[in-house]
Amino acid sequence: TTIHLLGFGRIGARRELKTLLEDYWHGRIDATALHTGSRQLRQRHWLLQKGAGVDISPVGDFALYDHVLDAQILVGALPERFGLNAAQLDNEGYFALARGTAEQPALEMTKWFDTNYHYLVPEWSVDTCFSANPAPLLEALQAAQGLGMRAKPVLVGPLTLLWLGKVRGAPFDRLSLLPALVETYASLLQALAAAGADWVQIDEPILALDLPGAWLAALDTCYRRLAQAPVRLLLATYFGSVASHAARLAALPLAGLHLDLVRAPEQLETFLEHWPAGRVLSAGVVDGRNVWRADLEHWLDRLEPVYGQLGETLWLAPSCSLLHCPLDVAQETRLSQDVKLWLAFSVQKLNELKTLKRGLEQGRDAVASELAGSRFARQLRSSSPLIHRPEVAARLKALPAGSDRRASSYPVRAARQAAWMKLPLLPTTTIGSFPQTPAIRSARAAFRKGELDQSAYEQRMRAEIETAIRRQEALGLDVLVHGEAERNDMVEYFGEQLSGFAFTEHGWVQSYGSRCVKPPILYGDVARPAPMTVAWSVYAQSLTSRPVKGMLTGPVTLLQWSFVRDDLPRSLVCRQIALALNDEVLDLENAGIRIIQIDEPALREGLPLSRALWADYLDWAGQAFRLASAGVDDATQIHTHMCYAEFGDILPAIVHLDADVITIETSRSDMALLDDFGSFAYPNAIGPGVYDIHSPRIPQEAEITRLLERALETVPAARLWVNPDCGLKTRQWPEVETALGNMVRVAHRLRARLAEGR
Ligand code: THG
Ligand code: ZN
Repeated sequence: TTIHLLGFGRIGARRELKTLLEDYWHGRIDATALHTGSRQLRQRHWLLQKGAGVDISPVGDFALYDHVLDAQILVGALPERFGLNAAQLDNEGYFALARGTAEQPALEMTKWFDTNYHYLVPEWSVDTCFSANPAPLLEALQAAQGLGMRAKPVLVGPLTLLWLGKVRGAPFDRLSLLPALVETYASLLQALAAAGADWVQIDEPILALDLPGAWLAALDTCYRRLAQAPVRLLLATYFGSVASHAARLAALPLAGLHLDLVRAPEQLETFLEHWPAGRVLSAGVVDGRNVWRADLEHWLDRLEPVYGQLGETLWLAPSCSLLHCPLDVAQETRLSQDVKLWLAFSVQKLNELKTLKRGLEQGRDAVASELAGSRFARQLRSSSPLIHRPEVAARLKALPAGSDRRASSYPVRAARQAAWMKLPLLPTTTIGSFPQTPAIRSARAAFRKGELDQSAYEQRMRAEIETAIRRQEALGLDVLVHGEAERNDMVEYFGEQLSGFAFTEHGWVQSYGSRCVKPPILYGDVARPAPMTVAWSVYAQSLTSRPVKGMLTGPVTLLQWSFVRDDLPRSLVCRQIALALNDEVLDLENAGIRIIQIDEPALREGLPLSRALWADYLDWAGQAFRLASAGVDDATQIHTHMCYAEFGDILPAIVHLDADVITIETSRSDMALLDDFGSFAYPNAIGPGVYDIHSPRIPQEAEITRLLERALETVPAARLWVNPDCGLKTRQWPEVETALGNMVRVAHRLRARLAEGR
């Protein structure tokens, strides 16, 4: 068999790519240094793969910023508004597309399927033209060939690229661009063949979605055409089952097909039934999306008969690109020895593939010690007392029916809340975080290194909280927040205080561009040993007579942004988190915090790719949110916040969360999102973001006024809140103060107008 990879992480063991990019953006290194440094990193990753027994390495996956942007460059289709030519793109142009300029906002970012990775969204219009620009890919191919590698160029497929883009300007069917795009891909393949490419991988992950018939029909014409190119095409699917397309895919003249057998193991049999002789079947058997060691004996059981049937045309691979997985568990020095033994990051996954390959080719005896190691680790994990907390299971079991309900309906609660809050019409608030200044970051770094003791650190954070409160009072905001100075990443922050989570030092995964996250590893039953946020919130409330919101991250988001144990259903793990959070909610309330916000920014992205699975997910996700927020007095106000979302699809589920107030990201869509809420008659209060915090631009009063006036067309004034569209931690204080000042002035003016009945 052959071991190959669909793609590899690019950020580097010590986030070298992040350092290079940020040094370049800040003028600390020049273009040559960025070029040299990033090529060295790419080369190091190739050599690592080769050393670990990978037979065919991917090339073209090492994007400086984003591989979907790179695909747009290869097909020469950059948005007209930048006035850039893909064939002559320098660093400045590349980063203008990725990060925006004074004149042009960047390409929009959105989540790559159900991952926490963001890609740059292509912009399609009726006038979009394509032109093959193979140079960047040829460079990568030649560099790999120069190292003596067997290299396989990787392309985002034409259907996926079209599907993921959004239409700008006059509406039209983006599928009408396909014929021209396919010819462009054909030229790319020609160029690759001429440069000595043998295999080319084309990714069509959209095949795991529910596609309209026209797109499926387009698959046939597209790949019949591309198969004429003088290369061998490996069509890669991942993140879900493509079994419903088995007949269609088998009928296409492809040289190979990759299946994600971790997410959708059952599709293997479907494909094997009619697998054409001589065609490669790539089995994605180690999990590219999670960090647990594979069950190697289980996979040998499954694969031995397949190897018997397919022989050398059975390939082995991770389920998807390793972009979504940290690099090397060997770098971790502080993980408990037990937990460390259960884990496989990218480097370890390559070893697992090598063991499977040897096991298939030479028999299990040849890999007896590797299999014993794998079995031993699994046994230790499943029997570990670290994982099982009987009291957690018992508590879940004993939950009475209706534990996820507030005592009264929203109108009753709203009246009780209004009675003590005495808020004006159009109350103003913010989402939760204020700027994470260099002073805050360095205090945290010093605390982590032991250079600052606990009490000195807490003193500094309290001083930051006091500054935040005073500034909000001066701005005239109605409902205040403590500003979250003490928090690093929200998921890390809560995970560190909950039992059942472990943390890595270097387990970074790229989120977008140079930005990374370090997802906690949720390995065991979840409980909250002690209050997590109460002292900070109580301190903040002690400084002011205005209400201060308590701030929590919701159960679905903690689940979605962690590496989650694979020995329990996600729904159950989510309920465990919800109960732990509910302990915190009740403690906050007891301590006098009467507005509590439970953020669920990841609710939408957790939605399964296949619609058939939506209802079940929304049911348990909603229940978990309600479990976390239940049990409080009617007079206690529960807020939630969501971002990055196209809510249209899931509005009924959002209503069922039954939060008293929801704040959402709407400013970039010019409040269009509110049309969904309006037509659905959303019954509770809403704070549609009135300005985009993702850009340093200061929103002017006129724009905010216009957006609020639009909002008032769909939301009754009595249920409308005024707030920015997301947290402010990535901004700087001067911008924040000016922007919020404008926002508050507009709210005051509209308030007066409404009071006069104008
Ligand atoms: N936390 C987690 N996942 C997320 C977000 C988050 N996914 C979606 C969205 N928010 C992604 N946005 C960001 C924004 C900033 C950063 C990461 C993801 C970021 N990271 C730091 C960096 O790369 O320098 C490192 C983290 C840190 O300093 O603590 O800035 O908020 N889990
Ligand atoms: Zn947000």
